[in-house]
Amino acid sequence: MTLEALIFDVDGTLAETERDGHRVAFNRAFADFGLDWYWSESEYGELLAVTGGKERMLHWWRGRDPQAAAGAGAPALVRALHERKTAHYTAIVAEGGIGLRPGVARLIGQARAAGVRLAIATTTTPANVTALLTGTLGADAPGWFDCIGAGDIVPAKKPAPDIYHWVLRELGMDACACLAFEDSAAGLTAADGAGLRTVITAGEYTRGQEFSAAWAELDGLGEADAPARGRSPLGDWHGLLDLDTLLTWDRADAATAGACARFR
Ligand code: XBP
Ligand code: MG
Repeated sequence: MTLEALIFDVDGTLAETERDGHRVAFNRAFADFGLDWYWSESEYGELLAVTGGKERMLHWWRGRDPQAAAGAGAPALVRALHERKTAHYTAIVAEGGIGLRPGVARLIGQARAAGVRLAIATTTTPANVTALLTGTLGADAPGWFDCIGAGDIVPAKKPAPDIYHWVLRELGMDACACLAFEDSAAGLTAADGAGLRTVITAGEYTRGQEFSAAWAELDGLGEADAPARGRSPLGDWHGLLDLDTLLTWDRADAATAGACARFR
């Protein structure tokens, strides 16, 4: 089966959104509500093990004050904080505070030109996805994606495979015809759990995580003056990750009945 769709994670994969985007937005929301809560860069890195902003806040609150976090008003406060946090995050992105990772715009453009379908599978809130795509690629960009799976659309967030199952169903496609792009171990577990081959481009918070299940593990997508490096399905690789390279890897897979054979 040939490659027909690319499915992208958002946070950490399309852009480094966490440290200077989401984290800052959480802290601003905490301050707005008069709370003395604050997440440092290093603590936030640990908290990323909990995917989903509401889930992350509740997890942290339970560690700090289990009784208050179990109180009747806790879910409503978490929801209100999260709404405020989303407003701060989308404002940061709209102001141009976050750029795409190198090579992302190139690969998306090549996929569009070749008629390879695009989709999103992310844990983050839908408004954040729209803000990032429009803020970096232009007002039309959300429409380039045949399907945007985001936030609470499935109750079980990554590492559960549910968001990828949802996206594949919406696309009406077999996992074998798609590739996932992820930056984290939780994301890889989710994509792999849905039977997807996954290209990992680890980032500032995810470098060093366990990625042995990845189809390819690179330090980025690469640019002309800074090629990417890592492991491809054909062995050690360095260069610019473009659509032709992915198609070559995919054909090698088909020829050797490799990673996707279990789905045939
Ligand atoms: C991203 C997340 C999200 C963001 C915050 O993980 O876990 O929770 O950190 O977004 P992934 P929200 O890249 O694996 O999708 O506050 O909107 O949840
Ligand atoms: Mg991610």
